Amino acid sequence: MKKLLTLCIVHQHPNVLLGMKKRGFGAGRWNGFGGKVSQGETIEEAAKREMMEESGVELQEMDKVGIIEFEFSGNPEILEVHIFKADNFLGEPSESEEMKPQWFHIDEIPFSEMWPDDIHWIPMFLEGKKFKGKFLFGEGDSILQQELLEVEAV
Ligand code: UAN
Repeated sequence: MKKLLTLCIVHQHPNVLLGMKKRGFGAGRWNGFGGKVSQGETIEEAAKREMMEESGVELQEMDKVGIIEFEFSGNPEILEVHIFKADNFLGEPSESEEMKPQWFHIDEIPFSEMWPDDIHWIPMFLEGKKFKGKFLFGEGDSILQQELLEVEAV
């Protein structure tokens, strides 16, 4: 079974906007903004809706830069995460019940408090590359298998 998810990171060089996830899956980690694609919604619509719900900002233009599939050992569900980059938005980031937004300099991204895959693909994201990947997680945040390839188009 596949579940479609979005993830959006605003990159205003040399800073990126991340959020501390306050509840639910991934709570306690810094992350991009995003969530599940609802029925009847395009992936882009979901990315914009989740960004607004979680950070209070409106995205107008964004680029899809990556697709990563995540599997957790022993769980048949595959999370297909569509990753977007935006360089601009309307409004001011504000804390929601789900996320606490914060800007980070790209040299100070808190990888030790993020999903363990992020340290692998965020450098590609920052370099303006497009990528596709797969990560299989085991117990206690271990990565059992990984694939990550630069692609021409996502
Ligand atoms: O960056 C991520 N890595 C991420 N963002 C949202 N979700 C659910 C995420 N999962 C991973 N790795 C499992």
